[in-house]
Amino acid sequence: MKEPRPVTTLVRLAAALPLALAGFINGAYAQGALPEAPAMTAEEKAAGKLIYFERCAGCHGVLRKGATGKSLEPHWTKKLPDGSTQEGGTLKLGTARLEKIIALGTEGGMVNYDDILTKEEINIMARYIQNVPDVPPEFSLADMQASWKLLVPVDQRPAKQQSKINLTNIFATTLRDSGKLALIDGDTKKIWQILDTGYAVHISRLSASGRYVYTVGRDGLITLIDLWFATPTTVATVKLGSDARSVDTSKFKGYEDKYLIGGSYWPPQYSIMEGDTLKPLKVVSTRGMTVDGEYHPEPRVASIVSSHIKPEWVVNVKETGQILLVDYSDIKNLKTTTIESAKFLHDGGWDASKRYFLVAANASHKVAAVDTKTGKLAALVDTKKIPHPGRGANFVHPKYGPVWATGHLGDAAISLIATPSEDKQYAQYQQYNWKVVEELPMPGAGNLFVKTHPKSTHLWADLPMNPERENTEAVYVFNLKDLSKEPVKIDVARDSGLPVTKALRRATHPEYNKDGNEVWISLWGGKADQSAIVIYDDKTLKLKKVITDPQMVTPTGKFNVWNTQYDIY
Ligand code: DHE
Repeated sequence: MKEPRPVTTLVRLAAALPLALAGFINGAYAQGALPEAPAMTAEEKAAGKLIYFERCAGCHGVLRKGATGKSLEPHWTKKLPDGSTQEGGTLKLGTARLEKIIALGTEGGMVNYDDILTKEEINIMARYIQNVPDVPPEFSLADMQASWKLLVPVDQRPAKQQSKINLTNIFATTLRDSGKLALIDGDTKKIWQILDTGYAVHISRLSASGRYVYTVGRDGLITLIDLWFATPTTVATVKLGSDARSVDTSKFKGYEDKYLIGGSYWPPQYSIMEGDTLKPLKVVSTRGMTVDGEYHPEPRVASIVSSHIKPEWVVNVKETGQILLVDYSDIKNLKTTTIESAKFLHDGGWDASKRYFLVAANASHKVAAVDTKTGKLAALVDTKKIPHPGRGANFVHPKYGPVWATGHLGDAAISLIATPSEDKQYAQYQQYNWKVVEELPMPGAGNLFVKTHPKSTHLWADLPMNPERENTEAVYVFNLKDLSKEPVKIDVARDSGLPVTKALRRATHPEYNKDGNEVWISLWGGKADQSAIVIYDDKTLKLKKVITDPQMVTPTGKFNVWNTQYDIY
């Protein structure tokens, strides 16, 4: 799938984006290109800027200092003036080499873009990243307030649920490249409603009551959807900045639906809002020192999770490697515990007891575990290369007791980390606490998400970032009763019945239904192709249903209301 996108279309797209992002896109080239950086027309620069935001900034950072991806600062992307590519042992790249890397990807884990970008776009990007990075504008509390839209005030919303739909089994499904969210009825498997959201919604989270769905777009737009209307209705929106990935609500008893927190990539900060209106209350910068004691200008907020045992959020700051426990019981006098862990923090989930939060420190090939009861780091566990757990998966290992599982982007293995338990029946397993007790072999690297359910005896693992089509389009299922057995391979793309397309159809993000007896897999095809959600019976591993529709474009994350509300995984 090559999706030719003329430069002029990109410029038009840029013009259509909201103010803050337009500032990002049209913002100053005042710093200008260094003399020896390749020349670019204004139109090419605008196109490069937009593609960089959409496709590159997530891994390489807005300032291009690198995180999950390498640093792309001009001091190493540019060739030396004499055309040489080496300086003091450091490799300089230049346009031709950069074009190759962008088109074909790298062994280090960067995916190929030759099926997403045209040759012209790849050339633009190779030149764009040899120029000095643009610094987008800041985003203050006043900017948030100006962006805030309360579309339906609380007193004009229903007093009780207006539909007969089983809200607890709804799946909030990201339709990534169409900037929409599909709410799918898990009982009837029918699309209930498709709503406009921010660009490429990253995650959906549920309010403690299960009534409100919050989504956060990559463009920093938060959307608050009320499920109590006869058809789900967006009741408020607000911008966090120009680039964001995380959102969670206040889940502690007495604070249900009261607050919302959103984490931004740009500017590097988190923001606190009212949970039922999104009224902005506070913005807190995360700029500061890394765990190595160096100042970082762009420490982005990665995963955020709400504690069930305290009025606290766990806020994971990517570039500094610091984990913040933010106490929301007194927003005006905000108390924060800063816990040193490792770089670069990304995604994670609770252990089965919901006392420990485990988060991937992906560049360190470690998982950090925070004890939210004591407010201290419980462990830093060495894993394989680039752990990427999603929210991870909890189950009781037949030999080692309670474990939490993470897959890896950079290695063909799933690591099982033993987690402590206060339950007496697991006392015998204490000796294994925080050890990697087993590594389950996968057919390749490139896993993003693993999933199980307390009622299941299966562990599902995807491989959407594996370069081989036969792996990308499949998922692998382990038997938790006998982990020595090879995982069962399920060819999701074939089961979907959809035609083969040039673009890979990435099978990703297994998610259970409320009862824990079905697994929903997204088949994430090309932007111009119809995709599907493919549903399996968890016991028999047989295909149960394919949900497809012309509007089903690039489905990725799916969030079952019940499992997300109660953090069941
Ligand atoms: Fe994600 C979770 C960041 C690319 C799908 N992703 C997260 C979280 C972060 C993050 C910080 C944790 C949120 C939380 O729990 O509060 N993701 C990033 C990136 O920086 C990165 C690497 C590049 C980017 O530009 O965004 C990236 N992510 C992707 C994708 O390409 C995926 C596969 C498809 C998509 O929709 O964009 C993708 N990320 C997801 C999903 C989750 C997620 C589905 C939630 C997992 C869950 O089960 O909770």
